[in-house]
Amino acid sequence: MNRLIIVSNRLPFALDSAGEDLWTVTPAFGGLVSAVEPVLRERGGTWIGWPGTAGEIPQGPLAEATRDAGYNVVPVALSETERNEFYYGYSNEVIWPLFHDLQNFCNFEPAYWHAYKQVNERYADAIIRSARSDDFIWVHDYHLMYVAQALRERSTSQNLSALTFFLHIPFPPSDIFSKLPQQRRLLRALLQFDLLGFQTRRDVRNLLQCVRRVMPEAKVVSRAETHVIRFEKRKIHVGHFPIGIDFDSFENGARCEAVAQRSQQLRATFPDCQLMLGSDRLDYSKGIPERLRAFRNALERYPELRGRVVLIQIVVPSRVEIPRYHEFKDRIDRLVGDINGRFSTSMWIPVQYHFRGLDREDLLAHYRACDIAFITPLKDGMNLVAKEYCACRIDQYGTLILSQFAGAAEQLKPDALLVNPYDIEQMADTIVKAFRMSPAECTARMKRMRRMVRKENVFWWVDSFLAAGSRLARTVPRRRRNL
Ligand code: GDG
Repeated sequence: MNRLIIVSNRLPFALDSAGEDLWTVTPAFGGLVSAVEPVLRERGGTWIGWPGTAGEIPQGPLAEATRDAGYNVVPVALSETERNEFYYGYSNEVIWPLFHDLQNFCNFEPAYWHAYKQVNERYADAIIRSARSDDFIWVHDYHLMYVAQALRERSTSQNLSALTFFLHIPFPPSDIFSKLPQQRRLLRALLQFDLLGFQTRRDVRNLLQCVRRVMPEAKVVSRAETHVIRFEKRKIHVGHFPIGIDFDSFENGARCEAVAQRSQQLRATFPDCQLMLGSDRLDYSKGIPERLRAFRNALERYPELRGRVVLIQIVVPSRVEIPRYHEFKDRIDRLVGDINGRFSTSMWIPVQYHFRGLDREDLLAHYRACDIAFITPLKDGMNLVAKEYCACRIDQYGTLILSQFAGAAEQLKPDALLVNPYDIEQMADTIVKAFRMSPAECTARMKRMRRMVRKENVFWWVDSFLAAGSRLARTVPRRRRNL
């Protein structure tokens, strides 16, 4: 197996200055880290990324943070301006909202694109410095879509094998993508990779549609699930690789004594109630206000739920420096206040709201304790929380209410209760359906979902992606492998 080089915007931890020469190291939360970290830990390799602090990177704390990682870490430094324009700007004010079909949230500031290219070039430099010719280079996510182009522009002598890319977020339909001022430049940059991986068939379809429309000189050849784009005398392979989780680690974690105790404690806090769980990073794509409105609607229309259901909503702080995220948090706070103000009794508070990340034990205890997972993103690449919930249901019990616009719906749709997150009344009706579901039906559905999540786990995801990449590295002719 060739050495694996993972390239992502963020490293799996964040360094924060806590005063003069004092640094704190905190693990990064998020789907990419949850998926990639166990793989690199198992296989070894190198992770290239930004440790989350603007300016110079403190070497001592970095060495401390990475000592027991089990893989090499190559940090990439960003200045404050680059952080603002590349990370907060182009990545999170242009690509993130646009690719989640929320074009009204976009800020198409022209300076952002230049910063995006510049920072992607920095990552390309780090790859050139760290990689050997037979390394498997795997670039991740929407922050780094220009890296292959930067590599091809910069390096003439490097003999790297195939360049591969995986997009963790959705790829938008062509009419939405066409709003992007740099649509052609970005697609051309993506076509400099040799393998493009997406979460779902829908994303692949969208990408191919955009290529056909924006790049008429590219030729798309599709045969069943195999898609090849011929462009500038190269072949770019395109496929869907639904990301999974480390099933065994969640299942074993859920079995451990501390988690069992914490889960019992949670249940005892809310006697005679069904517990419903929402857990998300603070993000407008996750549909948190819509979920709260649906719960409020259910409490209004179905009095049988009052005193009988509690929604535990965990919101993990994320990108809080962006003003839109502040406003968004205020909206959630107000909705929670409104629901609790209207419906609470001396014995029952309908929404338990935590604005903080839980430690892993506590998170697993919540998965284990809650009868219903209520996961309703407006759009989501995959949504790992849905899969983690299933893995932790060692009692084979529990109902998953899932947005039809989460990538996970493609795999879990026969057994999850699918909802349209924009349809408040339908979501409210589905809460009642979950509440009334018989234990036998609930178990039958959960068993099937667990089978799927166990089989198509994160190692299966990596193996299928690496296998596709390796097949292609063998077929990329030597001279074309000169970047
Ligand atoms: C992106 C895409 C895609 C959540 N709360 C806590 C906590 N988490 C962990 C979960 C899960 C991860 O964060 C969230 O993953 P998601 O997949 O739900 O969402 P994104 O962060 O937006 O991830 C997404 C993913 O990439 C992978 O490709 O599925 O669509 O947007 O693993 O467990 N972890 C801890 N405490 C918490 O309170 N420890």
